[in-house]
Amino acid sequence: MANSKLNQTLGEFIIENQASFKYTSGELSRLINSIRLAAKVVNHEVNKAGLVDIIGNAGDTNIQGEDQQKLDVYANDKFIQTMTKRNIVCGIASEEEDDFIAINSQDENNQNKYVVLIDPLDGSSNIDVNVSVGTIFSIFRRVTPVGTPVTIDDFLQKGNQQVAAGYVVYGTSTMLVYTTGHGVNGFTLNPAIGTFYLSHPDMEFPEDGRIYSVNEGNYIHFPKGIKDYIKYCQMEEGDRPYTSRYIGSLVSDFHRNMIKGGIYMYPKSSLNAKGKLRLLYECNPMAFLAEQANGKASDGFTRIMDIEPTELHERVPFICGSKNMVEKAEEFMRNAE
Ligand code: AHM
Ligand code: MG
Repeated sequence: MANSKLNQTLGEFIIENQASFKYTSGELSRLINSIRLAAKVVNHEVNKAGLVDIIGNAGDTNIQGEDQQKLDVYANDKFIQTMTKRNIVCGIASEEEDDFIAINSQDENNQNKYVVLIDPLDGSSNIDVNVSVGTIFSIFRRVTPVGTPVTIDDFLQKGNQQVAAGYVVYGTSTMLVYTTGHGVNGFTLNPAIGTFYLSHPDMEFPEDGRIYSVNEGNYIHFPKGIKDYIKYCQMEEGDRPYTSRYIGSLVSDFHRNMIKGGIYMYPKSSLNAKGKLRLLYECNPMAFLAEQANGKASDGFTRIMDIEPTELHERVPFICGSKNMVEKAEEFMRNAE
């Protein structure tokens, strides 16, 4: 990509690429724009997290007499408010909400056709220790007719039906990375002026990598295939042993592995029969990004995006990253059956 592209702002990029979307009403562009806006607001708050002991803890009342909110609740509210007030989606499902939220979807004049599934602040246990956290989002076209109430069917779609997905990583610098099915592009926030710039065009996982990311504290509870694969990663042979890197913040672990080459695993275990991560707003969007970036995502046997969801908050084992590494892990899973 020409260097001039690197001066492009996210706003310009969205406008320039609108024509390449399958449906060009501009609705999806407006939706991504509103995510961009909410991300900036959340970023501002996340960056102040270290001041929490000085300006008050969650649950306290602040100087204006307002209640301090926990950051994950704050992020949830901001994303929902932004998308609701700008009237550009007909439904939202969030990790923070038990049920999906319908937005004027019964109104005959409401032509909005997208639903969003979101994890507003993933890895939020890392906030206390100043480690990167993220927002993950997944976007579908509704399957029920416009002008009728959205139903659970609009949300329980297979990942292969996603029209867009992405994440925001609130890290050393804040980045928004997303795909609309035409590759993956990353934008870095210039906090001084509040603008995202295209900094990582056409992101791709290296086909092979040398990083494995898994919570090894759970090792004894893992299935045999995963244990065998971890031993393979640690074995001295060829380019092995691999390096272990685990932040415990999916967005950050994924982001690093996409840039450097690696595999992320959250398998099922004798502690969590279906793993920990949620299919609809954690695994599916990451799987879409991974595949668009030449990587792979599976539950060990099946492509994540081909799994038929049965409930909003369902969990699934997740193996994702550089193609050859994921295929190797799948081979160990099959052989251990
Ligand atoms: P959360 O949605 O409650 O924040 O949990 C998801 C997070 C992921 O970001 C991370 O990869 C994983 O949980 C870490 O879990 P663990 O501490 O069990 O290794
Ligand atoms: Mg989460």
